[in-house]
Amino acid sequence: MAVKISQIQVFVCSPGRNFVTVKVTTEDGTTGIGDATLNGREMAVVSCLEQHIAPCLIGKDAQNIEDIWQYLYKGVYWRKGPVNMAAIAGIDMALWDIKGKVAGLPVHQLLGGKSRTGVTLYAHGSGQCIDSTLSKAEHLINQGFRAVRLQTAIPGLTATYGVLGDKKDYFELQGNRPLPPEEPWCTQKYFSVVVELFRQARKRLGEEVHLLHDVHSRLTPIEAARLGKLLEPYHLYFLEDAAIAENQNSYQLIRHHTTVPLAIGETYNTLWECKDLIQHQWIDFIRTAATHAGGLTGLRKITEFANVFDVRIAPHGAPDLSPVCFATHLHINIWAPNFGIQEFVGLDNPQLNEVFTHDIRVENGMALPSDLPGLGISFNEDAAKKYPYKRSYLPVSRLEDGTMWHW
Ligand code: KDG
Ligand code: MG
Repeated sequence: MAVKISQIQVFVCSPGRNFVTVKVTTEDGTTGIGDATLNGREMAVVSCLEQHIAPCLIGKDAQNIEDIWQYLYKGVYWRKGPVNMAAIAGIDMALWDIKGKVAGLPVHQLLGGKSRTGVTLYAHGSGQCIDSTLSKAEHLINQGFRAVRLQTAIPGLTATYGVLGDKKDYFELQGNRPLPPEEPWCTQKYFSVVVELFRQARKRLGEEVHLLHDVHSRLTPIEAARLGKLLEPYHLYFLEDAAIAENQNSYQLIRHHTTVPLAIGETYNTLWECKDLIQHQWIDFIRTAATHAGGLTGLRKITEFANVFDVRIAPHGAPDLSPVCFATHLHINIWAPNFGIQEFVGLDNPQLNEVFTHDIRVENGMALPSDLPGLGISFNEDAAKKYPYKRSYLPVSRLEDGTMWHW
């Protein structure tokens, strides 16, 4: 018997930073939620959902998740794109949430059950200098994390990607910037510190802990190849976004020169954008997020394709993905045969926990998905009203002579 969709609501709130949350309700009163947040373009997704998608879905059977995904993807002339795929993601997650509630099963059980006992996380170790970065990493390791991403400020530059400066967390750093701030970039200055960071890290932290680093697409392919070679002695778990994501072939070049494991994918919205990278095995980890790639259905397609080519998933876990996305990732991660590692920025922000309530457990650097039916996370509409949307942007990057660069 059909379970018809009767209402689709879209909420935008800013408990620390902006989130777009979709709520789907069926005729029998079952509700599901999804994350449709697209940092810096939130209202474009809201409009896409409210003006274009919601009217087409009222009356459709909420049980037919794949057909609805295909209807929203294949059924439009203008496929793909971050706005469209984030909108599809919000709907898709909400439908999986509903399916789980109706079945009385957590989403990972609908996927095929658990492939591991917990989801390994990597935490962020960042600091104003190598010493403070490594102290932060030690603190995280003492808390039980077995994998840490290291980012340190670049001497001579006023800001560095991934470094908090005087801010207490990423919510404070990126939560309220009514116009895009500008940050300088200099590749030579970066090279002067990044290799030394990992040399000292291995000396101080030992050989066992997994170390990761995000270049954030600042290097040209040949510079990325050079960095990979220089970092080989420190055996990183992965080097992320060594060069921009647009040119998949660049990774063939980087791969040719270095054995450092390569990760990319947080800006990809579909399998088609990373298909060549995966099938040619130019990368080791694909980092696409459910929220930006058409939801659980979209990420599952990427995961299964990647599995064929020995590429593991390492979903994006930045603070601009809501806890609904994190919950979705945990269900995929605990199931996927080719899960690698999950990025984790913490779940202890009080405003965030007021709006999104969940029972996700994090112990010894591992996370466990909820066993509640569906995604196992709730959205508190009243609490969300206390934190209205604020226009906000990520920074932009310029070389020291003013040339626009990749942020
Ligand atoms: O929206 C952009 C951020 O999510 C991104 O800069 C964070 O690169 C990032 C990461 O790996 O967490
Ligand atoms: Mg990144």
